[in-house]
Amino acid sequence: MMISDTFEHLKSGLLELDMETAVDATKSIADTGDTQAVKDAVDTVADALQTVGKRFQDGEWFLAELVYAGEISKEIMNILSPLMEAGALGSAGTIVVGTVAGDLHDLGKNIFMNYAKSAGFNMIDLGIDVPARQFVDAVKEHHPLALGMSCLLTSTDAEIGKVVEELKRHGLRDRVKVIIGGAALTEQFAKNAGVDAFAPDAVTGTDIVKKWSSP
Ligand code: B12
Repeated sequence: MMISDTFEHLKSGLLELDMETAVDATKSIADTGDTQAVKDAVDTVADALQTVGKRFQDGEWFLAELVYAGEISKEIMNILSPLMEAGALGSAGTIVVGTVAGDLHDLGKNIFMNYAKSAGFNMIDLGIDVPARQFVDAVKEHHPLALGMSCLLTSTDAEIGKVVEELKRHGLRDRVKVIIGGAALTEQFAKNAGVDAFAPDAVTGTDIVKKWSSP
């Protein structure tokens, strides 16, 4: 089978909610041992998830389908992530990442983590529904180059400002760059909240942290 067919199977597996096809295709890609193929596979997943999001917005898909698409993409990422880490692990610096309190969305955050990992960053994942205090504690503990926050709900976007205030209160704001991403946020929001950058997608986010890592 051609490698291009395998990418097609990866994509159709996700979009047709066929776990077996998606996982088999991912394993075939992983077995090539080709780092570029692994990166392309992550791109394919990111692309397919944008389609998933659109289907949900258009009312074509419902919550159950969304959740399952999320589970399939997690399985795929579980296969791909270790291969991406095999690169220059941690050499570019440490980044702490989490989804803000009240928000349980993590697919986008995980994709950013995978991209940044593949660019050589040491990623520390605080998970979802992370209170401001925990972000601050993690900055204290790990001395990261950057703190990344994901937020997809307008009802939780005030958490970003809260974290920035907490960092200031602990004298940490000048010691860490802050980058945010997720559907609820914009460039303008980022300016108002006092963070260093907004990333509309994982690729842009990774480019930004790379610049911070080697100015
Ligand atoms: C999948 C999904 C879910 C899944 C989440 C599964 C999971 N494990 O994440 C489930 C079904 C659980 C879910 C639940 C809910 N959801 Co929802 N969900 C979505 C959906 C369709 C896609 C999100 C997604 O994963 N997209 C794909 C990823 C790849 O894109 P992304 O997250 O934007 O990430 C990219 C960039 O933003 C960026 N990025 C993201 N984070 C970060 C962080 C950093 C540091 C960086 C650098 C970059 C970065 O990089 C990513 C890759 O390029 C969106 C629609 C949308 N347009 O976003 C709604 C959406 C976010 N959900 C919404 C809602 C309302 C809910 C619920 C309240 C629904 C309900 N009634 O129960 C609950 C809330 C639960 C909670 N407390 O969090 C609304 C939010 C509306 C609003 N304005 O607040 C949206 C916008 C749908 C809509 N149009 O109504 N949801």
